[in-house]
Amino acid sequence: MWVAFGVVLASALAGCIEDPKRDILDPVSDSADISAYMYNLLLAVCSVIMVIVAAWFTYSVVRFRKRPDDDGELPPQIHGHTQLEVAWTIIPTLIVIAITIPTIINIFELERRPGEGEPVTKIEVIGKQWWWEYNYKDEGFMTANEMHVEVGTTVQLEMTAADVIHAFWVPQVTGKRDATPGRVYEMFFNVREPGEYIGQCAELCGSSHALMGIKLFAHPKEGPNSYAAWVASQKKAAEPPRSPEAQRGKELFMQKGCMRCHNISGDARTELHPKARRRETGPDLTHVGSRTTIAALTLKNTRENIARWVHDPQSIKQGALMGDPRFNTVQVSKEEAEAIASYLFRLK
Ligand code: HEC
Ligand SMILES: [Cu+2]
Repeated sequence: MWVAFGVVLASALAGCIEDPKRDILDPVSDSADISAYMYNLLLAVCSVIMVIVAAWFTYSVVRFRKRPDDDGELPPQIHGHTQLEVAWTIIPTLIVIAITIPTIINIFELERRPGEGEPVTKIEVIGKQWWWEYNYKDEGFMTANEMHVEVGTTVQLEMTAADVIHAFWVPQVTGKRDATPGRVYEMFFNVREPGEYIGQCAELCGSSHALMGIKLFAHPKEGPNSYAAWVASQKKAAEPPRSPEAQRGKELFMQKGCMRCHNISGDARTELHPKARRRETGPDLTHVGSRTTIAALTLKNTRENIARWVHDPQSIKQGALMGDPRFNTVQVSKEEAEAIASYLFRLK
């Protein structure tokens, strides 16, 4: 039993060490600072209580243990001891008040809207089985799973869902918040340090819930890796295919009807009309090659992995809405998938 416990504990700790980028105690945004502060505050208060109770308990057990000459009488009874009862009512009340006040202040702080005229990056977030759609409405493009923001600029997420309840959570950057069908919940944050932060859907949403990852890139304001440079690259139309293999991939893409569920802008034949968006509509692929992962962090983005995915998505992500016979029965052979991947992977 202890061995099993040890193994579980060791692997849990190893998980923490290998993956420091999911640590709520290493916050990189104003919003995550608040969560970490509340966590530390509660931990401190509870630790003090635990130490006092444990010390008192240990002392009592030792000091009042049964001795050989005990005559078996009960200790003095204190039922109805007014001073004691007042004390153990007031002390916990004070502790609860001490925790409640910063909690309420911080809830309002988390909900605080950016001031008038303050620059804001607005992103509509739509949770879908089993991936995240990001609509940069002001900029006029969409992307999936990998969110890009600018360091120092407040981000306003407008979150909803297309099917069931999901929850957006990037531990170093945001708290958890539900993405609920038919509702729009907002979340604000301002990242301090450039970097790459990992997140996860945090509300059990179906069979592939665990494969619904999030990556958040915080870009500096200036330089070749700036947020503005990323936005400019995403606003461009898709590159036309350059090789015969990629050209064939594009034709297959159209033949197989992939644009019923995917948009590739720049050519009317591969564009998805905004009104044609449905529950099973998949990620915008205009710049799919520029992502580091596909299928919500399930696979690294390589040409081979795109081909594997296109050939048989269900074997990679059980229940994915692509390759689901309810929506599409088109078969793509391995060889066809290779050609399609040559086309898609170059869409940087
Ligand atoms: C019925 C709708 C539907 C059809 C038809 C469809 N897909 Fe998809 N596709 C999806 C959905 C939904 C996802 C997201 C799956 C997930 O991550 O859970 C997806 C994901 C993808 C991805 C990964 C994108 C990313 O950024 O993660 C690629 C590439 C892709 N599809 C290519 C294709 C190709 C090529 C075809 C045509 C052979 C096709 N799809 C047909 C719904 C569809
Ligand atoms: Cu989910």
